[in-house]
Amino acid sequence: MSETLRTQVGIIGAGPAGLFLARLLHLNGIESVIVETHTRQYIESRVRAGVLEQGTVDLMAEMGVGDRLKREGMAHEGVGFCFNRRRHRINFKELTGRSITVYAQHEVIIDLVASRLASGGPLLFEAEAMKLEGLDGTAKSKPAIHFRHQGEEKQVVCDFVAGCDGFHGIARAAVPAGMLKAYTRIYPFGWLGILAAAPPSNNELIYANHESGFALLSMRTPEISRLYIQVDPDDDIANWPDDRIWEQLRRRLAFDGFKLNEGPVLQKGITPMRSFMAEPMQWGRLFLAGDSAHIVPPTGAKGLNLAVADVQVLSRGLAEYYASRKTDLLDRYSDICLRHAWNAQRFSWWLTQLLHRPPGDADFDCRRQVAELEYMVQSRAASMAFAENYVGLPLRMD
Ligand code: RFL
Ligand code: PHB
Repeated sequence: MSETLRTQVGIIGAGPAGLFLARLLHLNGIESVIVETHTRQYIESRVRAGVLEQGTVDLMAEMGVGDRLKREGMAHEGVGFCFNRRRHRINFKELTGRSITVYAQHEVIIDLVASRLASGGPLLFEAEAMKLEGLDGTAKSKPAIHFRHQGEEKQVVCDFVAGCDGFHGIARAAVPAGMLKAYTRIYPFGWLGILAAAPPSNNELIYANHESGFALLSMRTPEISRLYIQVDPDDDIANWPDDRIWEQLRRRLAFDGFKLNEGPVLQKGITPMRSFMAEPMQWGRLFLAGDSAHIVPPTGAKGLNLAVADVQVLSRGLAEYYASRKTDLLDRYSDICLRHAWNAQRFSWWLTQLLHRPPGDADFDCRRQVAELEYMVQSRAASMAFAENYVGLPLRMD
């Protein structure tokens, strides 16, 4: 007989979506079990996002997991754009009253894993979900996650399954054929990202549009820079020795009075870029959240923040269900999240096409991009439109 765990909500994946959800449910008195295929060490060191919207920062504080973020996170009140060898600044704080915080995704994971384990909530590492069943929502079906852990087949029997297992997970694939519609856009460029032991060259992020391609200056700590350049998505990282990366960064981020700080490259890799949306985000007793339901290109820094928005809606819907057996909010989960996610998708697509060099003969587009960037930094209305999207539009639950 395989071991059976019983809980209210079975969560697949200990990324931002799964860990935020588990914490929010715990605060509402709802039990959950998380199964995560990787080790704790792996998820706590994987280099991913860096930018948290103020709503995400505020939520971490409300959830009682914001102390280190408050101490170590770097609040940014604006962002730079570099084009035609000049740098311009958009001031979020003045335009929107809000700001963003730079705090690495793996630090968020470290904080949430610690709080989960401290609260005694089950979080199984090296536990790979293999198969889901009983999801169709009929009275006779009981949802279950079958997983492999410590060489044994086990299962979590639950009321609901949260598919927080990222783009390559099994949850989305468990929805019967024809029940989901996917919307996809693949971009003809990728990001080569490095972590470097060099103090950030600027106190705020700088997004650059350059004839050699996009570049982004970001950071992780006062000692560590995070930098990206646009490359061919099929390029091999072996073609990019450190000197070549620095040469491109110096070229693309050049503007008067700026000097790029350089240092040893600690980590590097190439990520392809895609937009993806699966509709709806619910099937029966299965709810998809975060990257399992949608992927945005990283230019708008929205992916993690969208995962957090999804699970805020889901946790409220589940809280309503367990308090009153009402499913009003759960029934609207998909519509509420998709409206919010499509807007982030639109914004991320727009910023991506504005900043990246299209392949081939694209002289017209290059001039058009610069005209739009000029307009964005000169016009208060256009600066505002950028700023309010970048800091994060409110999550509407109506
Ligand atoms: P994750 O983080 O992929 O977590 C999914 C978890 O599920 C586990 N898993 C399974 N566990 C058990 N059984 C299975 N069968 C499983 N299959 C998968 C995985 O091991 C994993 O631990 O998804 P989640 O939680 O939805 O979170 C999404 C975010 O990670 C993602 O959107 C962001 O990283 C995107 N992103 C950014 N988002 C921002 O908000 N701000 C940013 O500044 C930002 N920058 C970025 C980014 C993503 C990037 N890359 C690498 C794609 C920069 C980059 C370069
Ligand atoms: C990052 O710091 O990793 C980062 C910042 C801004 C983005 C994407 C990634 O748009």
